[in-house]
Amino acid sequence: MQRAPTKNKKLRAWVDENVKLCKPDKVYWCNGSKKEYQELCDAMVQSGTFIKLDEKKRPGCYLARSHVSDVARVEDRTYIASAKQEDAGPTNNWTDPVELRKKLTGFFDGCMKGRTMYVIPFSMGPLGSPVAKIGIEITDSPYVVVNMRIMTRMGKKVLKALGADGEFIPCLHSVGAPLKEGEKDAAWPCVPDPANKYIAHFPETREIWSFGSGYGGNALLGKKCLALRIASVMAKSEGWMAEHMLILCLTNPEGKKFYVGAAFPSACGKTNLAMMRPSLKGWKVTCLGDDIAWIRVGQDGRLYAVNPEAGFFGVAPGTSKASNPNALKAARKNTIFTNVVLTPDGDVWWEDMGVPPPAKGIDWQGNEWTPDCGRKGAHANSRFTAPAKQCPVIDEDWENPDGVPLSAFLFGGRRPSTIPLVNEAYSWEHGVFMGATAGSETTAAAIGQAGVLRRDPFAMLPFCGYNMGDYIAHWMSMAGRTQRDKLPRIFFVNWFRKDENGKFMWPGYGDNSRVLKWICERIEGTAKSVETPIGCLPTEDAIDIKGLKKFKADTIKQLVAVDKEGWLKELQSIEEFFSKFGDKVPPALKSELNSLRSRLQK
Ligand code: O2Y
Ligand code: MN
Repeated sequence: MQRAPTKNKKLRAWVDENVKLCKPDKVYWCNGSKKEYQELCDAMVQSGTFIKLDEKKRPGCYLARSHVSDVARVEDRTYIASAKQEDAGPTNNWTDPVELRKKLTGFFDGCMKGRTMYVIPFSMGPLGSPVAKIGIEITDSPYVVVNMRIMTRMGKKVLKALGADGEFIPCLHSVGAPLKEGEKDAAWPCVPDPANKYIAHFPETREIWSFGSGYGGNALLGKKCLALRIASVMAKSEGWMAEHMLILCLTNPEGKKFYVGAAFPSACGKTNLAMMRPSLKGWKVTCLGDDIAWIRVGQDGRLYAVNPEAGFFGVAPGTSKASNPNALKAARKNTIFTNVVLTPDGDVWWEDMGVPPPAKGIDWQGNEWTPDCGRKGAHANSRFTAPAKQCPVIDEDWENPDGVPLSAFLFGGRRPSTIPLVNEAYSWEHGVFMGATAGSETTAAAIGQAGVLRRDPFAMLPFCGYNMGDYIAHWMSMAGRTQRDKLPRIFFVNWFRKDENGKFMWPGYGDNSRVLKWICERIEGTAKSVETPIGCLPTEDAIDIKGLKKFKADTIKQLVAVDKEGWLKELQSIEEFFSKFGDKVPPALKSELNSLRSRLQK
């Protein structure tokens, strides 16, 4: 067994305890080096987990194919095991922590037999940043190790920062597939029965235990589990915010910068917006993060955001030159692809990539595939794991340990009707109401039904580690932590309105810069706008649509109109949603609902 390369007693004891429980054949402490990464990738090519892609077409890239049962986050197997059920709230799966610990201890007993236990020290947030948090993931999946090296700051530098007495968040993970003596391993070991997968969070003790899945958010425990679910609990008690938000910097033609945090539910195009190529001349977007923001009040009273991640775990289908040329470039090299099509020339392909499909290929399940075979080649939730620093428009401040000062928060979702293209809140409380009532039509990122409206407050429904009512109250309370004029302005955007033929009315992608321009003008105090019952909207001529091809001026009128009937229905649905939270609904939220109703009824 390798000697533990740390003097941290708590860490050594925790690893020893889990070696005893999981009974691996070997223990390996990850140092985070390039050599280690390469050796693990080579070993996975040997074992059949990885396919090396063509070195000229995709230098340093690999393809993995998951088990068919293990293709996405599993929300119904994700638990918040707080001591009191009320603390998890009505939107989380709660289970008793003592029972769950007992059950999982049984599952983890001997689960790593025949395998190597990897110990991954990682930092969420730039190392040395006052906002960074250290996690240690124990896993038996080398796929997890190499993905964590891209998604986090990982290895011996983290152990150094941890020191002998530093605190860490323990993250225990196993694919749950021990090997018998001489048994051949699967290319993607996991627990196929969904009922035996567990993604468990213990908010009081700040621990994560994940069993049975090797995929994405279920297994790369720094991401959704630590940086959102556990971090949201820490943020509440420490007075900061852990949010499901991209961070971008918009620079106007005069060179002025506006930092924006935007929360959209999964599969609403956060990655596309985060690294957008603006269609408006003179405007520039640079990217600081595509998924998670940790936000604190800075010395000057403004809200500062840091991206705790170091990579992108982006959804492949739909990523194209038209939708996100910068993501394509970020994933050109040193990238791990999961569940996409392998082309005969050793490259990858996915649906809506914007390039013709290969005449034949191998699909995500490893079967021969042709474009006319009637099956999709890539899984709808197939992914690329790419280093953030490879993004051509990565912002110069993306690793700034203090973060960047936010000028605006954006909320949004896929809303085919009623919700206008953009709407500014009248106050912090009104903006929090907008965020709390956000919703979206569901798609494939999480297993479940697609195409139904799911209310998703602040896009945090699957990621809030405590009672959603308390979380909304925490948002409200941020106004008391600084002066009001220091707070970011709040906007609601909707790129997804559809016409009577089911066609999208707004072109989206780079043309969203036209909406961002109006938002900047609002912040500057120069935008044309009108006060309406639902918020402050652009006047019909306020959005710059110059040069937009095949776009009728009448369409913009519809996109910024108030659909009173639709909003009255919306009120009903919001009220129903709030009733779930009982007395946890903050009074300020009820008051915003009442004000909206009376403004609409005037
Ligand atoms: O299905 C998964 O495990 C990935 S989900 C995901 C990945 C990157 C960014 N966001 C998400 C999400 O579901 O919000
Ligand atoms: Mn996300």
